[in-house]
Amino acid sequence: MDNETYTHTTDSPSDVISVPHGLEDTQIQEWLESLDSVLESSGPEVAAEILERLRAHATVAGIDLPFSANTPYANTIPARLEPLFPGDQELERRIKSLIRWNALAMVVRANRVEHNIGGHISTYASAATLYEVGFNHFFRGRSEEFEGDTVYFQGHAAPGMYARAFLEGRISPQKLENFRRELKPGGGLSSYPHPWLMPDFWEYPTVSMGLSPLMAIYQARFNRYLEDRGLKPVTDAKVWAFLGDGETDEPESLGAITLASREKLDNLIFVVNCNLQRLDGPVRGNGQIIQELESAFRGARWNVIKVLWGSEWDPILERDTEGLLVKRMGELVDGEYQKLVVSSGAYVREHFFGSDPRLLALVEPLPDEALRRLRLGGHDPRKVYAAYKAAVDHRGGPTVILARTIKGYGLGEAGEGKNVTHQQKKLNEDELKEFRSRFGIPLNDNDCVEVPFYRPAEDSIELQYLRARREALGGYTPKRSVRSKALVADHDELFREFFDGSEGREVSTTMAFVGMLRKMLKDPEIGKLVVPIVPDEARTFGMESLFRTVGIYSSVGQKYEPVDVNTLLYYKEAKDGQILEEGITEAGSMASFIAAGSAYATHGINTIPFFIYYSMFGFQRIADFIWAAADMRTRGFLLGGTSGRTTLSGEGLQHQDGNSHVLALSVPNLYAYDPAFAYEIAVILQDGIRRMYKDGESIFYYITVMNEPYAMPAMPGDVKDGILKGMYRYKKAANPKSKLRAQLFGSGAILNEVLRAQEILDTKYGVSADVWSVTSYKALYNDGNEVERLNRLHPGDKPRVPYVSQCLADAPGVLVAASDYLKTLPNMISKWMPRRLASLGTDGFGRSEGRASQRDFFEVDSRFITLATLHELYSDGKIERSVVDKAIKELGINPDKSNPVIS
Ligand SMILES: Cc1ncc(C[n+]2csc(CCOP(=O)(O)OP(=O)(O)O)c2C)c(N)n1
Ligand SMILES: [Mg+2]
Repeated sequence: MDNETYTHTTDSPSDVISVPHGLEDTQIQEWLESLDSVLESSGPEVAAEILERLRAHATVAGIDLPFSANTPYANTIPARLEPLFPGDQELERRIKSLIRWNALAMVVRANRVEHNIGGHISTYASAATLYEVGFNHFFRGRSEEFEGDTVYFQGHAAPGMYARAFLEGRISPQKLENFRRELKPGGGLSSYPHPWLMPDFWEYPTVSMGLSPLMAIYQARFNRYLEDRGLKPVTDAKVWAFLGDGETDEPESLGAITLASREKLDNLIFVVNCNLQRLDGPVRGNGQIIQELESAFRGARWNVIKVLWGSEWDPILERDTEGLLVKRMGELVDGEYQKLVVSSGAYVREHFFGSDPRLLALVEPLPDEALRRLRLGGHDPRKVYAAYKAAVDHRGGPTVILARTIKGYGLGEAGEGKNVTHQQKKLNEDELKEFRSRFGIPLNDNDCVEVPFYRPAEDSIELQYLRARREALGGYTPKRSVRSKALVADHDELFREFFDGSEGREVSTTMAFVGMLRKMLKDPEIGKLVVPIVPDEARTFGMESLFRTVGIYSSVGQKYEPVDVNTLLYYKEAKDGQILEEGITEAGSMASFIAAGSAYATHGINTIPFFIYYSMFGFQRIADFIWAAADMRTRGFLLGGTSGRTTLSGEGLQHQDGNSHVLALSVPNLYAYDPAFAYEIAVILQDGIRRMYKDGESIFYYITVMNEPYAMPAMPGDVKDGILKGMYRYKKAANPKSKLRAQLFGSGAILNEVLRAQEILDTKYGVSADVWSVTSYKALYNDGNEVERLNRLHPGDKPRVPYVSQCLADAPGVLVAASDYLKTLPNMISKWMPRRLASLGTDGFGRSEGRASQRDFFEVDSRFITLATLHELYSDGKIERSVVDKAIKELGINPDKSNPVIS
């Protein structure tokens, strides 16, 4: 081996080129010709095999072939392998043009009526062909016989979906008129896909960019889970996700793509609309977003189909026997392309083909006009159809289609390919007329400038065709409906045992919950519907026994003997495993939660997800997914484990959660509970299952559970109503006649500190206190606000009384609340209390410490609760200051300690 010829040395970069002297063009030509002949005689598979062997041979010979996951800047499917386009192309073009017009009209009209109401024209303008080929040939509707395909529509393309539904007769002109003005009489249309706002239409919220690609991956995987567990029949239904190329910069967008290939999700298709632009300007002005995405997806073993060039390029490519054109195509950066594709033919000739006389010769016969009309692949239905067909037929893994388009296609001077196009909402008269003429909309000049909606006659061939296509594909889409049947049982038996307490045994609320989960998994009605979801925290929450009993879902079963096979609770993976063990991804787990919690609509199956995670890594990290879940009417239970700032000992400020219940306030249809005892959890779960799966309410739950063990008491009488409403008196004052009285409020594990304070106050200071368990500040807050507004709106009615006020109507004494969360929680309900409230909480950064030290640090332990109570009594003139002074000493409190909020 002669090293000199092709070995590189690091200190001499020019050697890297390492082209042996004397390599002639003819040598290359010979290799290319011999490959061509293999291709012709034996086909692409044999040719690929030879190349693969050559690569291996070269590696063994020490040739350093740089890794590249890229293919040339060309269509993946060559013209000769394109299938026949099965539709009526001309008719489909006309239908598409009408949709383009109406989509534009709804945005322009809305902004004429209300300046700055917004809306997007250019996103759909670039994606129209991508959607229309899907609507006419691929997206199957949901019907009794077939579950249908799932489509995540790009949020900003919503006007196009509305415009189509208008042609389909599914959306009235009035609704179209009220785009983005939903509160108008007769209703309107939501800006983006929001199932909360349009529950009969949209299925998946997509407009917070980056969420839907990740949700789509987990949806496709969940569909397989349902099949592998025998909960739904095996079908070839697909999950399509349409995204923007700019959107792929969101870390969530590509964050789970290896899961899709690992799980061989050939039921998943991504379509990335590569218009090379985002909101401000080019996605990669100085690079090539398509090549970047190709290498990322190919590296993750996806099937990548590039749809870059339209049919007009095919004859030119055919003339290019030397591969110069494809090479040239790969040379331009996106910033150059952005300009090129909206430039005149003469410009294209000079700046693109003009780089090499041989390229110029290729287009010599073509007039400038023909060069201007060279379409991009994403605007050519034949190319798009070929890509979709290949994607649908592909087996063994997911497919991504990278389709090149022009942002604002057809807008001409009004914004085609311009950096400002994303924000374009108004067109002047000339621009409107030009758009009308370009797409052949049958409106005269006078009518056109009024931008009316246009719908051809019911019996027009356009509408007949459109309807026939949808009929053949199983009905309209998007369309949302609840298809599951309500549960019937009330599950009294299931939960009753947890009302009895642990008979002195010390258990945590987490352990209590896991006990309930285990029981639910065995229930004849809901057992199979329960979907436990963990992000690599099952052991943290003592759930490892479930590994063995219900198994961890794996689409391939278990190909290895687990290292702990001889133990009772070995790590059992199974094809029909029930647990979704997602690994360390709260976002992915949440996406599974959403898929499982919306299966009642998507699949007509009442799966009940229980996603249990480190509470600090929930709302704080993936709040936007939780918001999307709420929008999507997802049902199920989020369990914030290891919760409570001072209850999780040792872990320090990143782990210790005193925030999530405050963050949970913001999600309107989420019920948030901070229970202290097992029976409280049982009551909440039972009622939650009833409300969501029997009564069909579009709500979900957040329940925090802790890891501090203590004896679980039996339910003290019938307090179910209070637990659900947010508070109930747990323990009455020992001496209600006492002159010194107090009402103490505690939540979660801090309730025990409150109970200890009750005892200290009674025995040491003669203060008799009632203790209340506050299970949900959020519920109390919502109730108080609702009562206030009803009273305000109906001043003539007998004033309603907030639940908090009802509870405390006859409760004497000072008021003190303590929780493991921010002080704002009790403070926000204090206005409905009969008197001033003293609040203790955990505002500030947690410490790596034990529980006792932290509760001292945050001033939420029984001593501080005692002190707060005494101080309130002193403020009311009920006791002397000396009592408080003495108590500070007796309780061992350092009055000069640092303020936890700022230290
Ligand atoms: C998480 C998030 N951040 C920002 C936005 C605001 N936004 C809406 S569209 C857009 C640009 C979209 O570009 P791209 O994904 O390329 O889609 P295109 O319209 O070009 O098809 C931005 C920044 C958003 N909707 N969501
Ligand atoms: Mg874009």
